[in-house]
Amino acid sequence: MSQHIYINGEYFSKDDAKISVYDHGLLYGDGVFEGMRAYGGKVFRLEQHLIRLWESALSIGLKIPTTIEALTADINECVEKNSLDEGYIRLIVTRGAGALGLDPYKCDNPQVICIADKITLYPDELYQNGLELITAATIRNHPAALSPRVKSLNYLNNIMAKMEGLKAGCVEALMLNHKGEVAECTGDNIFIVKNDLLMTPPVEAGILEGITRNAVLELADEMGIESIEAALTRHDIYTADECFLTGSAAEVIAAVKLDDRQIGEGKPGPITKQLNEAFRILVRQ
Ligand code: PXG
Repeated sequence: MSQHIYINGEYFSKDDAKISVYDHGLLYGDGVFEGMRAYGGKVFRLEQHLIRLWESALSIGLKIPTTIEALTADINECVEKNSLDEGYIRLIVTRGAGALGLDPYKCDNPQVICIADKITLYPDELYQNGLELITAATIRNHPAALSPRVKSLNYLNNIMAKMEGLKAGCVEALMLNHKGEVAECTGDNIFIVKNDLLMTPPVEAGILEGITRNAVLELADEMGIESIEAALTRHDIYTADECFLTGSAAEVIAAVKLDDRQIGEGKPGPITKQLNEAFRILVRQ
């Protein structure tokens, strides 16, 4: 498939899609992004992703040189141009090229990039049987340093945590916050079920407020599954009946072990399965 990569309203082939080495997105991780899914050629909850992108940008003082309406049309066009029925859409806004110093005010040309491509999913076996997690030593950013709600181009904590997970044979790793509470995984939010109550850490625990997380909370509500947002510790996960992760890439996937402790029955539980099915129906509506 020859690809059409969008940069500031123009399309380039994969080989010609280039960004300056002076771009502060590269030099300092100065920029924001979104990872989205297309189902049946339609981007799932595009508006929510764009609102989150605009809020991330606002938070770092980056003015996105377009509007939500115009970018919505551009993304839909990009998905169509790439004949992407099922796939992944990576949207990136960098601070743009400037001088080698930190000064972001020297960057006067933010780059808006949209890549629509195939998606690599976790192996099917993990959806059938659930995945294993370890707790990473690398914690989420302290909210007083940089809000973990900003989906910035600086994902180093999460990459360090992902390395820890992969070294231990786990495709995901649990990240705690600066208080030692459960926050989320490197690219997924986390839920547990205990005595039929669904629980997930609140935004104040230093998480990224996932679009999939919010969709699952809405589905639970519709299905009569009681849910709360509550501070959780690793003990709560070790002793939970069920545990699952949510994310645009992962959708809903069971976690059956944390730090070598079996969670519940050690297989995807009934509420996890129900929510997974409901989510799959929702994205195809
Ligand atoms: N927490 C973090 C830190 C994330 O990066 C999520 C939670 C889940 O949020 P959404 O809105 O997707 O439900 C994310 C999102 C990838 C990839 O390529 C990662 C994400 C999304 C899409 C693709 O690993 N992370």
